[in-house]
Amino acid sequence: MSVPAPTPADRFSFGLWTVGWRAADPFGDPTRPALDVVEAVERLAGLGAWGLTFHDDDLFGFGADAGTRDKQIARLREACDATGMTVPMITTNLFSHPVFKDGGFTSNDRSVRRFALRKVLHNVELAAELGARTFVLWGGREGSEYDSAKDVRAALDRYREAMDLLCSYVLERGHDIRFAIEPKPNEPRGDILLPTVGHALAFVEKLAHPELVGVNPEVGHEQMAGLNMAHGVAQALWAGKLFHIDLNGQRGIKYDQDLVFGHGDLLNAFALVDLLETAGYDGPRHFDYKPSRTEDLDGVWASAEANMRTYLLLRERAAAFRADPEVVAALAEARVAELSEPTLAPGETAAELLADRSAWTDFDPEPAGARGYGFVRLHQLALEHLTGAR
Ligand SMILES: [Mn+2]
Repeated sequence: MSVPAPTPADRFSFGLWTVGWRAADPFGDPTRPALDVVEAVERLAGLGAWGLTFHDDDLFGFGADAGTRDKQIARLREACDATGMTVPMITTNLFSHPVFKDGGFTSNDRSVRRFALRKVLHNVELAAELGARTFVLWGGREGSEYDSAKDVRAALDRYREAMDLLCSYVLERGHDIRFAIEPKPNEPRGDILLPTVGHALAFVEKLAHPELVGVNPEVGHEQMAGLNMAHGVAQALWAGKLFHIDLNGQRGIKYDQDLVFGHGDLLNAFALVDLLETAGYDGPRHFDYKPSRTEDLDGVWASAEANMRTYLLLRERAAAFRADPEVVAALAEARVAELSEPTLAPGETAAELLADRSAWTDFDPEPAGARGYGFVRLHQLALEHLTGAR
């Protein structure tokens, strides 16, 4: 099967911390050398990617002096100008330095919370300078191991206070930036606040400027909680809150694997691409994966390419699935489109529903209960398209 090569029109982006990961883990030393940002931009552009994203600390290190910071930003800008790469999103590291060991926005220590806010405000300015439209917030250390040690209701008050400040800041400054909260259930904390897409969506509605805040769901993070990523993304789309997305792979409920997209639950990845491509999502397709520790630098670039190739394969397979007349018939048999028909007639009231004999007195639940939906056949057709059998 021939799959087109990735192009900037596909809007594929990568975190600098992904291809740049040196593969140190809690049990072992790095297996790869450091990667310079200019090389990252050049190599990714050469593979057909569109954007590079980063945490402040990925680019110039925690506590870098102004000279180092400016030099690194200038080098990134030059590399982007030379290659046509963009910086569609940036984010702030509030998790690596020991100062953030109990969190940033929700640390029990107020001075740490104020420091964290200053660090993020500084980086929001950098986002504006670089033309990034999305600012992601992954609160990896916002959480606890011990229930008695964290007042969760107070922590949510402080989280909201931080988000409200960030929103009022971009409004005051006139920046065209929206925030995307990235949920994760655990790791590095035992329990992280806003652990799933659903928790984050509910939180956003409590903010002063909910229109400026959405979510950045990550495949592996939802799957670590045993949840269905495609369902979470569908709910985010339904709420108008899919501001960004992190694509990767995960095999079940275990540590955060950050595998290549599709290298975990492939059928769910197929459903996810089908959803993104048919729902009109026009944001970045951002890969937040880690090239496995077993790989050398050639393996890093092969894995970066694999993410994009998998996405394009799934996009092609999903389109073929939708175009197959047998699938169209199976979808009709499964009454998938019927769910889009409102349950009530236009303007119908509860009294009118109560008066409708066809909905109750004359309705026979026995044949409706006996009738099959054919969902398994439909899913098998999806699998056959996915495996190239059709
Ligand atoms: Mn992850």
